[in-house]
Amino acid sequence: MILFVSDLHLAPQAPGVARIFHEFLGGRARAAEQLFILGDLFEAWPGDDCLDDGEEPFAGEIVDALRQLVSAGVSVSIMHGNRDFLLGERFAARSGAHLLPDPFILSLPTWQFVLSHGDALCTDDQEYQSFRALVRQADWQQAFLARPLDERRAIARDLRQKSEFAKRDKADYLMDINAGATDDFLRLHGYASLIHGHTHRPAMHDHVVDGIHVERWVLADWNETQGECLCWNGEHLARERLR
Ligand code: LP5
Ligand code: MN
Repeated sequence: MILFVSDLHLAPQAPGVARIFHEFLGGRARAAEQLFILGDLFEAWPGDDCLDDGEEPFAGEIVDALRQLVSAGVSVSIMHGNRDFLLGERFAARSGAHLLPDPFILSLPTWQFVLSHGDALCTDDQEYQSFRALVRQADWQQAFLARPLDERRAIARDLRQKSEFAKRDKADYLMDINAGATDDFLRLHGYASLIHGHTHRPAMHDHVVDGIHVERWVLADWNETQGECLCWNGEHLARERLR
């Protein structure tokens, strides 16, 4: 059995979500062979050196809980989201999780999936796509990570505020995937079933691309009282509520 989650946005200020995640890692997830986290595990990741912060153990506790799941024999894979695209090798080494490229083809004996965070498909949001193109550059990231941790945390807080403010003025369609870009994406990836997050609009969509039926599953974001995982049992996908 394989489980998929995304958009938990874990932060010390949201203890309810962390509690649901810790229970999930210690319980439901133990029965899985693989767990895929499709981005935005954290509310904001300022760099792996936040794991050294003795005064704020939150991130380290999450990473150690992932490590326990890995030690129990579950393979954990994680993809970058737009909030935690700076998760790096130190995070991977300490958690035991594999960092996946976006998109990632998951080829199983009975089915083919393509996994993505989903933000790259929101091509109508040109403001966001320019921002994304900038912060995904290796030299930009290197320069950003060279700044002191406190400064990076302050920039992340500021950007979160700016983002929430910008979203209030954005038309709804800007914050969803673009249909044409998604058709191209599905074509490029051999009409595999797409699983993604980011839009916080949980649903299963039927696409018809070049006459071929393709399913697109959108994962839910988590909140203080409820989480969600998608479960593949070898034959079909089903949503499971976590609380
Ligand atoms: O996250 P969500 O779903 O609320 O909104 C996203 C888009 N916003 C973002 C920004 C993040 O929320 C904040 C960054 C998290 C911290 C990262 C860690 C620290 C690294 C800091 C790197 C600078 O991704 C939002 C989309 C929405 O999804 C739907 O798809 O609309 O996009 C925006 O709001 C972006 C604005 O439109 C443009 C913001 C311009 C800011 C320019 C600053 C330039 C960078 C300078 C950095 C030093
Ligand atoms: Mn996202």
